[in-house]
Amino acid sequence: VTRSPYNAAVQFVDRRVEEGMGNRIAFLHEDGQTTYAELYGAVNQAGNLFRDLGVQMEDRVALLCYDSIEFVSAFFGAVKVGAVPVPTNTMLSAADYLYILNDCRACVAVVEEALWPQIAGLVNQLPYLRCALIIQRDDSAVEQLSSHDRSPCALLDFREAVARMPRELVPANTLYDDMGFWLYTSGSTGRPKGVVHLQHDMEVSFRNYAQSVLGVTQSDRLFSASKLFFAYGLGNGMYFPLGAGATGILLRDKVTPERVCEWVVKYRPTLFFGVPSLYAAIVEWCDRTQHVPDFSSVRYGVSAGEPLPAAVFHRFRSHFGVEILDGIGSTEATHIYISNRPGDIRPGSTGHVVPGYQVKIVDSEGRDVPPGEPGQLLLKGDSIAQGYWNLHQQTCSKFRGEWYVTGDRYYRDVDGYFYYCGREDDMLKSGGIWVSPIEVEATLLEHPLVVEAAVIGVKDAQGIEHPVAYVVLKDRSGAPEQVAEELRRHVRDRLAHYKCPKQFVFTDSLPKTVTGKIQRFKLRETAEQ
Ligand code: 3SK
Repeated sequence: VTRSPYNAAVQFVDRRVEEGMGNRIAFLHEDGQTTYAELYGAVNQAGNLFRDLGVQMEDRVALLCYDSIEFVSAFFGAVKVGAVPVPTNTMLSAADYLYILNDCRACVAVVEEALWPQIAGLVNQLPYLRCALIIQRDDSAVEQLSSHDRSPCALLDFREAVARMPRELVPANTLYDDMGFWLYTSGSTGRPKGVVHLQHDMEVSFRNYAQSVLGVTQSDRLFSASKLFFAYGLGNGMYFPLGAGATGILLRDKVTPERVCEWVVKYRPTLFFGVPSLYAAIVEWCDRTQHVPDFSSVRYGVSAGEPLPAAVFHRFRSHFGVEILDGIGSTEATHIYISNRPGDIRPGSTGHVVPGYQVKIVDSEGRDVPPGEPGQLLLKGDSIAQGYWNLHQQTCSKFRGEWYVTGDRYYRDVDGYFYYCGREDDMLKSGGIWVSPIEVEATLLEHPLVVEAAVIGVKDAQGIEHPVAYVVLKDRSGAPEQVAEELRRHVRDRLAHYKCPKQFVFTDSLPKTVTGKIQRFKLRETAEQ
C-alpha cells in the first residue's frame, strides 16, 4: 500500500462528489454554507493558484487562517498539488511566526488580514517566503501593504486570486506515504517542533476514531470549539465531517461559552468537541447567567487536550443531559488513540485503546508494568507522524521504531480502563512519594467552589517538595484562609494525607496553551522566583 498512488484531497473531497454527495452541505459557517460540489471547486481553485505561483511538490504552504472555507480550501488545495500545508496557530507572537515560517521554509503563506500586520513587519527576515495571500475580510489591508512594502514577498488578495482559477485540477502523483501536512506542537518548553505527517494519516485517524468510536455518519453535524490549526480541531472540524460526508460547523470567531452555546442552539450539532476548561466554563457561565441553552441535538460531547475531571463530566451531564467522551490524543498521533465509548463511559478514566492502535505501559527500564501501576505510555499505530522536522535527536528519542513515546504517565486498571497520571515531567513528590497532579486537581474540582485547579510541586526552605494548588474559585468573597482550610479538609477526606496541598493560591485564571492544556511549568517558574 505504501507505494500506491494516494492523495488525501482526493480521498476527503473528490470522493464525496464522485459518490453523488455534491449537493450535500459540507460546511456551515459565518458566510453561509458550502456544498461538497462548491468545496470541490474551491479546493481546485486554491490548488491551481498554488501551481500558478510556482509551488512545487513538498513545498510548504503556511496557513495563518481562522476556521473558515478559506482554511479548508487552501489546506486541501495544497495537498492536491502535492505541497504541504502547515496550519499555524492564529494566536502566536511575531517572534513565534518568524521562527515557524523560517523553520518550515514556507514559500507561500495564506494569511488572515487581521494577522498580516504581525507578519508584514517580518518579511525582510523571511528569505523563503515569496508570496503572501491575504484573506481580506474587509477592504483595507492589501492595498495599504502593497503601496508601502518593498520586500521581495508578493502580496495578493487570496479570494480574488482564487476566483480567477479553473475549478478542475489534476492531482499530483502523490503516494500513500508521501508527506501530507505538518503541524507545530508547542510542547511544554522550548521551541515549537514541526510534526511531519503523511498523506494517509488523516484517513487512518478518521477510520480508527471517528468511524469506530464516534460512529460518525452522513447525518451528523460536527461542531468543534477547538480550532482547525490544532490537531484535535483539524480532525473534529474538517476531515471527520468530510470523511463521512457529514456537515462541519466552522466558527471563525473567538470561542467563548456564550458564543459556543449560541451556535449549538442555532446550528444543532450532533457531536460537540471541546476541552475540559471549556466544558467547565460553559457550566459556570450557565450558572452565572441562570440560562440553560438547548443541547438536545448533541448525541455526545467529546473532550481531549487535558483529562476531563469526573466532576466536570457530572456537572455537564446534569446541566445539559449530554455525556462527554473523554479521550487522549496528540499532535504526533494525529488524533485520539485512547477513549471512552458511547455506552461505556467511566468518568475520570480515559477509557480503552481505540481500535487500530496498540499501547504499552512501561517502567523506566522499558518493562511492562502490571495493572494498577503507573508507567510511561508507548503507542503504536499507522497515524503516527514520521518525526520532527530537522530535529534528529528529538525524533530519535520520541519515535523509537514502531513505538512512539508519548511522555504521558498512565495506569490501566484490572478491567482495562486507562487512567491518566500526568505528563512525565508534571509528576511531583510529596514525602518522597510520587503524586499525580491530576488526581489532586480532580478531587479539588469536586468541591462546588472550585472552577479550575492546577497542582504543582514546590520545594520548601529545606528543599523538600510539597503539593501547592492554584485554584480559580467560583466566588472569591470568602476569607482566603477559611476557603483554604475548607479545601484542605475536602482533599484530606478523600485522598491520602501526603497528597493534600500544603498551600493554596487563589487566582483569576490558570496559564494554558491555546489548546487548553494547563501549563504547570509556568506555575513552577513563578513559584521558583
Ligand atoms: O491533546 C489531545 O488529547 C489531542 C487530541 C487529539 C488530537 C490532538 C491532541 C493534542
